Amino acid sequence: MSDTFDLYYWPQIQGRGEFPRLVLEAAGAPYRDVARLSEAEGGGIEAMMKRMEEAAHPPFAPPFLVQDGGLVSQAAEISAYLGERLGLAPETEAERLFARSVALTTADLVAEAHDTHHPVGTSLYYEDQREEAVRRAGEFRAQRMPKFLGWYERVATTNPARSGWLVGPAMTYADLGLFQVVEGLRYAFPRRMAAIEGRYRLAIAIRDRVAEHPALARYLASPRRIPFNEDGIFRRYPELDGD
Ligand SMILES: N[C@@H](CCC(=O)N[C@@H](CS)C(=O)NCC(=O)O)C(=O)O
Repeated sequence: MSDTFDLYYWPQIQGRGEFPRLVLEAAGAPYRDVARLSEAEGGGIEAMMKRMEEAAHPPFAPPFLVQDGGLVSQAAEISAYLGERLGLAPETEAERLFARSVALTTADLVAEAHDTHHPVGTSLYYEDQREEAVRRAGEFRAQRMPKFLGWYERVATTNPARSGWLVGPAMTYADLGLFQVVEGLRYAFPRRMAAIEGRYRLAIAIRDRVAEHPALARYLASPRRIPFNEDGIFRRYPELDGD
C-alpha cells in the first residue's frame, strides 16, 4: 500500500479540508494537496473536478482523499480514516467509535457556523441574506456556541482516561477538530469567544496543547496554513458578532 496521500480541497480556504489536513500534518505523513499544485504538477481545480467525475465512489463535494486508487470523502470520515492509520486515534473499539462521534459532531458545528452567514441559501451572496444572517448568528452565539463548547468541556471532563484529551489517553484527530473549531470561532466571533471561552477551560487547554504539538506548530507557522478569510466557513463579519 502506498503511504502517500492525495488530499483534494479548494485551494483558497481552510474550510472543511483543514480537518484532514491537520491530521496529515500532525502525523508528519507524506501528502499532496492536489488542488494547490500547478497544472504542470498534475494539480489544480480542474484536476480535482476531473477526479470527482471519474470516481467509482464519487464524493458529493470536496474534501476527499485518494490513497492507492481508493477514495474517502466527508471531512469527518477522512479524519477518522487517517487518524486510525497514522497513530492519531484511540485504541479500543468503544473509544474509536466515540472519536468518530466527536468528529461528526464537530462537522455539525461547522455546518451551523457556515449557516450563520448563509442562512437562506449556499448559492446566494451573503449581501443578499445579511438580515437573516444577523438573526441566525444571534441565536448561534447565544444558544449554540455555549451548547457545543459546553459539550466538548463535558467530554474532556468525563473522559475515563483523565488525560485532558477528548477521547482516550492521548491526542487524537478529535482533539485536532476541536482545535480547528476554536480557532475558527475565535476568528469569526472574537467578541463572543472573549466573553465565554473562560467557561471551557479543558477545551481551551486542548486547543493550546494541539497548537504546541511540534509538527503542528511548524505547520501553523508555515505558508501551508491558509489564513482565515471571508470565502471560508468561518468568516469575520462584525455585524454577526457580539458579546
Ligand atoms: N459534509 C461534507 C460537506 C462537504 C461540503 O459541503 N464541501 C463544500 C466546501 S467546504 C463544497 O464544496 N460544497 C459544494 C456544494 O455543496 O455544492 C463534509 O463534511 O465533508
